[in-house]
Amino acid sequence: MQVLTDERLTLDRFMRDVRRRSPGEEEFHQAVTEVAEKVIPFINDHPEYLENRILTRLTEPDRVIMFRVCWEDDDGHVRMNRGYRVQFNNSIGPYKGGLRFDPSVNLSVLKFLAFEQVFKNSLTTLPMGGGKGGSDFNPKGKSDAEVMRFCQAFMTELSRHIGAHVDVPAGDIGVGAREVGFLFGQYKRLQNEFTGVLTGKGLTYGGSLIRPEATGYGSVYFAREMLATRGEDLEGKTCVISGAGNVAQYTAEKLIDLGARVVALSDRQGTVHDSDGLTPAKLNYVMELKNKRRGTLREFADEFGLNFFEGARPWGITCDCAFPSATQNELDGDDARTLLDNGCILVSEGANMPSTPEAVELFEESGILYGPGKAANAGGVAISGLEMTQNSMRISWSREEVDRRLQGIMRSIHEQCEEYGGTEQGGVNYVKGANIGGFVKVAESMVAQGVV
Ligand code: NDP
Ligand code: 2IT
Repeated sequence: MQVLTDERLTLDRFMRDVRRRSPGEEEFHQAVTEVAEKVIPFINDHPEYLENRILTRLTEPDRVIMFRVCWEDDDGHVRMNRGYRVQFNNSIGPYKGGLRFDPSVNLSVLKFLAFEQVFKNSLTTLPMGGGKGGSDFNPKGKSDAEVMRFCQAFMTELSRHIGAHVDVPAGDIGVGAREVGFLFGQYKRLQNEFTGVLTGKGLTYGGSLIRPEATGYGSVYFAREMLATRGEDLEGKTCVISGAGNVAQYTAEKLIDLGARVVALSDRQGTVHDSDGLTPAKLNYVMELKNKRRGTLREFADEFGLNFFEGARPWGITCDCAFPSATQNELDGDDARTLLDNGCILVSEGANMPSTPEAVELFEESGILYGPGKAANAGGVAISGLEMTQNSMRISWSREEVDRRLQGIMRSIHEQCEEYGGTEQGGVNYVKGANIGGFVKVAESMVAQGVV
């Protein structure tokens, strides 16, 4: 039976309704549960949110667009993939969020990502709603020409649904500078309009300085804010990072810059361990390897005589601080126990939902500094927001200006977490703080805009 009122929500009853509406979407259920757990007690104290059924409406996307994408490979064979755009909520601004190209992409994954994006974008303080899209297309092993033809076919349909004031996509897993360039080119060709319809663009055609760095830098800035609450900093801290892509690379760069020791990175093949700590030269090698030659970390390990653990994740390597920066559910309960047993004091999530619910619970119980993705990795979309600002103003800010704003935004996100997540013991529950902090602005806007 459909629940017709949100009067005094309970988590069980609410989640039963979400599962009934969206059966089988496990990642989406996981993301909603994490938010609902924290915001339901808050909502129960606010009758206007109950009367307006805000949480029920917030867990149903505004619309989901799914489409066929046909393209030809280099051998002239016809290939087919599925494309998606989930436009989740535009109460506080145009839909905004990345595109993911990966064989694991399905509706559940994109709905979880779009849902997270609503709260994350709200936390940035900028006027952006939440969306996400992508395809099950696998860019691995494809030529540049194949990637271009796929991007053109994908954008041919997507272009009908996006726009600088409607929905502004960007990158995510499998979508970086190369893909954004091809997507932008096709949008411009179809619409005959040069506009800020995508972010993460190249610097020569409307991109913002610091956008490539922003997610990784932001995650480190957030870690710095968390450490400061305990009178500590990153200098001399031993850090492990999962992933070796955009977020991981710039997390490593900023950590090294701030005097930390980065001892591990990972990719789909396994984990590389560098007990001496990565140097800027070694990191440059990784960037060249991953971004240009599109190789694996095994080659990096072989080149520098480092240990490579096939198929392993980095959480078994002793560290003070962990930066999960690859993908969802990459850190489970056992990994969390290992990290805690080895003395880890901080986890800052560069990836979206990298920790399983069991891992999150263990981190919360332990009282370590645990920054969930929607707070810790919001720097990327924040600078996307500033790319939109610069495009509208038709100017470009300097590196220093953008970096200064990024640091200010990460500080403000930390303050919102403190405001809504303060504990009786005088600490901060960042999961609670980020979820309620992100919720409030969206909920207020929905109430003000009526039943739409
Ligand atoms: P990239 O594609 O640049 O890099 C992803 C990295 O993670 C790669 O090294 C990849 O390995 C590894 N990886 C991906 N999937 C798996 C898997 N199933 N198992 C093991 N390793 C895996 O993506 P990004 O760095 O952009 O994104 C990483 C995470 O950060 C994602 O969760 C994304 O949603 C999140 N994020 C990204 C933002 C951005 O601005 N780009 C902003 C906020 C969050 P390999 O090298 O072998 O491909
Ligand atoms: O998950 C994310 O926040 C992103 N992939 C970045 C989105 C964006 O619009 O820059």
